[in-house]
Amino acid sequence: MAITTNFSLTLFFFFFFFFFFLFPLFSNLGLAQVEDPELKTCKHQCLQQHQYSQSDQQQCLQSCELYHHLKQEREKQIEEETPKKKDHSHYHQHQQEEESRERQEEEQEKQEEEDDNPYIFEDSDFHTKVQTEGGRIRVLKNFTQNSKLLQGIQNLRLAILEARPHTFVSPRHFDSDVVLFNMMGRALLGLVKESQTEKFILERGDMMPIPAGTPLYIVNREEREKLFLAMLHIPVSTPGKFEEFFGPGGQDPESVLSAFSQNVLQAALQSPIGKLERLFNQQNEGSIFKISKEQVQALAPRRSYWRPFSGPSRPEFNLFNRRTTYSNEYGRLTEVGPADDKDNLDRLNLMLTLANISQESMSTIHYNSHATKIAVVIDGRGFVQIVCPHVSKAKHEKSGPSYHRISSELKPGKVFVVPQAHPFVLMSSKGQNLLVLCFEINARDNKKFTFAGKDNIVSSLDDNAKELAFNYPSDLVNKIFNRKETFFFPLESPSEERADA
Ligand SMILES: *[C@@H]1O[C@H](CO)[C@@H](O)[C@H](O)[C@H]1NC(C)=O
Ligand SMILES: *[C@@H]1O[C@H](CO)[C@@H](O)[C@H](O)[C@H]1NC(C)=O
Ligand SMILES: [Cu+2]
Repeated sequence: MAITTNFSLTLFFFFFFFFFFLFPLFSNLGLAQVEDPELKTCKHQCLQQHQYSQSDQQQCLQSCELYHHLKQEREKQIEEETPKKKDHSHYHQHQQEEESRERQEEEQEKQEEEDDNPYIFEDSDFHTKVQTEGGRIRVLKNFTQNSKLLQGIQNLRLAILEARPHTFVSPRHFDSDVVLFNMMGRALLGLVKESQTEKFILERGDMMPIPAGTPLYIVNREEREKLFLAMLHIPVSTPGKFEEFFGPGGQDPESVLSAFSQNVLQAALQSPIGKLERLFNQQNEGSIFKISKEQVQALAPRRSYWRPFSGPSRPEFNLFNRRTTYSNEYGRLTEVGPADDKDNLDRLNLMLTLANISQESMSTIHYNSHATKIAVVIDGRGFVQIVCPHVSKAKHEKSGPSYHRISSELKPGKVFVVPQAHPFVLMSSKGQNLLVLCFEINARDNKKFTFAGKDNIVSSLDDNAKELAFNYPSDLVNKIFNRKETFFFPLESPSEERADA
């Protein structure tokens, strides 16, 4: 079979792919923290493949070692690169001053990050709600735990589901509406409807709304790749809290049924108690567990001659394939909101956006008129700056507020919130595109206003008002604010000439 003949090539390719593209994401989402589970898991998986011959197994084990070695090399390299950048020697006095100023700023920014900061969330701001051998569900602490500033979204909770290869996330329902987004991997989603289960194949970038109370199960169909789903919970009756309810289950997960009294169960299910006890004693695998390749295949939706509608249904939409709102060589913005999806996003008053910023580029400085943004970094690295009058500690004598800059480094798994009307900017580092998924809450009537680029609000302000507001000639102001690019720019300083002009 092709599997065996191309075995080594496929394996080699896989490890390279895994190493260069996926590993950085895994490690940053907090999966590769303890000793080195990757190597252990890798070897374990080699030994578990019953169809492998002994030499296949040997090769598999060797590939694990190779991958592990490359990973260590890469980590070393990263460590070495980081300080190098800073030591980069410049000879001009001017530039040295510039650098030390920048370093001071960087340090200051670090400090700011550590101060109690209601908008930036670290790994430690998640708590692990479920952890089994098969995967885990991490839930971000409520948005008002640190500060009251985010009361506008206090009802919402963000959860990240991670499932290991070939696992089953057993059937449950939530007391919240859920907006599910596939950040990485390939999943099968089963939604239990009145008379049958509707199955969806979820590719990366797919979004699925799940109405509260709908029983669902999830399968990670991939043999090797982990599955990462972002789940935005919108609780129905317990603001800021959501719960899971397992129907089918046993001891672990515990079935809700087993909490009913014996006479109720016997009467409802028309079975003697001995039989019922046996049934509810069986399941002890936990709520996310490993299943076999055959079991994964058996769960797959299949078109059959007899039941023409039994094939997979289409998810609501794929954010990665949607037409962009803005696009140039520095980045792309994709938006799907209430106007595009009357049934779900309009009802939830929610917009999903994807910012895909090319390396060493930036978004314009902008703000949302109505929407508060909950952002999750999917890929790449970069920085965010948010400017806020609420957390400013400065006391001063001016007639308006003073603003405080909140900055943070971005890496996969990082979550940040940009409150409505607060100006912010996203920047990407060298190396790869920065991909940021955003749930924009209160999206109806929302507009994005920009401070730089085509059609920015300063350029659009009438000249007389502009002159009064800046106390500076309007043509000089216009010269500064006019530029032809829209929304995404290269992250570069101007040449001296333009700066001095
Ligand atoms: C958020 O958490 C804080 C502290 O645990 C709690 O006092 C508050 O009631 C919670 N808010 C919501 C909406 O659950
Ligand atoms: C991000 O943009 C790049 C082009 O700069 C494109 O190749 C890539 O497919 C985009 N990624 C997504 C997820 O849309
Ligand atoms: Cu603020």
